[in-house]
Amino acid sequence: PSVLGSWWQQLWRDPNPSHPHMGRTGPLCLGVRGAPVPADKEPLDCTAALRLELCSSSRGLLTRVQPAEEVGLGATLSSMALSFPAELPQDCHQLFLAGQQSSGVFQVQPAGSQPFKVYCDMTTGGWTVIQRRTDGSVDFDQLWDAYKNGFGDLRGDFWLGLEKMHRLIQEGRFNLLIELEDWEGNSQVIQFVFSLGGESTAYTLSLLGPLSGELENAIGDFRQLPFSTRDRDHDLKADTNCAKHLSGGWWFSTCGHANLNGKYFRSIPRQRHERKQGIFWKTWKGRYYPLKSTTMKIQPAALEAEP
Ligand SMILES: [Ca+2]
Repeated sequence: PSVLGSWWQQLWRDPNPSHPHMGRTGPLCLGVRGAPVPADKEPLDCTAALRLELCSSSRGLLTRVQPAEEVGLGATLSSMALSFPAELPQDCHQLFLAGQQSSGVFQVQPAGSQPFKVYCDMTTGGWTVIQRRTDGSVDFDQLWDAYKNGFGDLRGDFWLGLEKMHRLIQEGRFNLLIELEDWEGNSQVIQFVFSLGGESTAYTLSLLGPLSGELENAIGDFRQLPFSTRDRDHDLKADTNCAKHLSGGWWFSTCGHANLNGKYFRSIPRQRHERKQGIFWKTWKGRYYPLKSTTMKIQPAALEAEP
């Protein structure tokens, strides 16, 4: 199902040492119909062909595709090539360990789950991005099912979806890295170890380890928080529906600590009721400062971080 064709699939699925290309590393040219250009004729500048870089890893073969400019398929090919392996990576961290060093959209398949696409941030070592806000182009004021299944554009603003997050995390211990940016060019980073329950727990986020980073953690005051949306109130404030009172879905405690899924504002709204609805992290810029951008990403926590 791709220009790479069956030759490539076969090589991947049958990593047989007797295969002529197995054990080979370095550049290889692939004709546009997906068959390898015979080695004795291989022009290594790969005009009108795809230049594949093969490298072996413990899990089989990996490739980085460097398409010739003439083919013009570069943007889609880097992820297509990696969607072929018989065994997909479970998350971005595994993909990074297997040699993938460029950020982008990749297919992953956690154990026991269907494959799905994620955005991998490889700049500091294999993070699966679960949320990103940069420009307000996506409406985050959504109901439970949307927060469960995810929405937005993986290359832009999006929410990956609670069910996919849970499948990635399963019963594991993960680092959650939150990056915040204000409108004056300052940024802040919060990182902590957590786990995430399934839908039967309303995707309860449990804080597992000590806090790191400069910031007092606004989520961490509560150790365990279920997820809430306007149509599913699991927050800790009995007389108020925090999601309705604010905006979007979040692990709300008593409404006032943080909400990275609030409405996107470019300046502090004049209307009093609107001011509460923005994207905020109280312990950094305060309750009514609408943040410019946020990113949330996860990675398995190192075993040595066990308490
Ligand atoms: Ca409530």
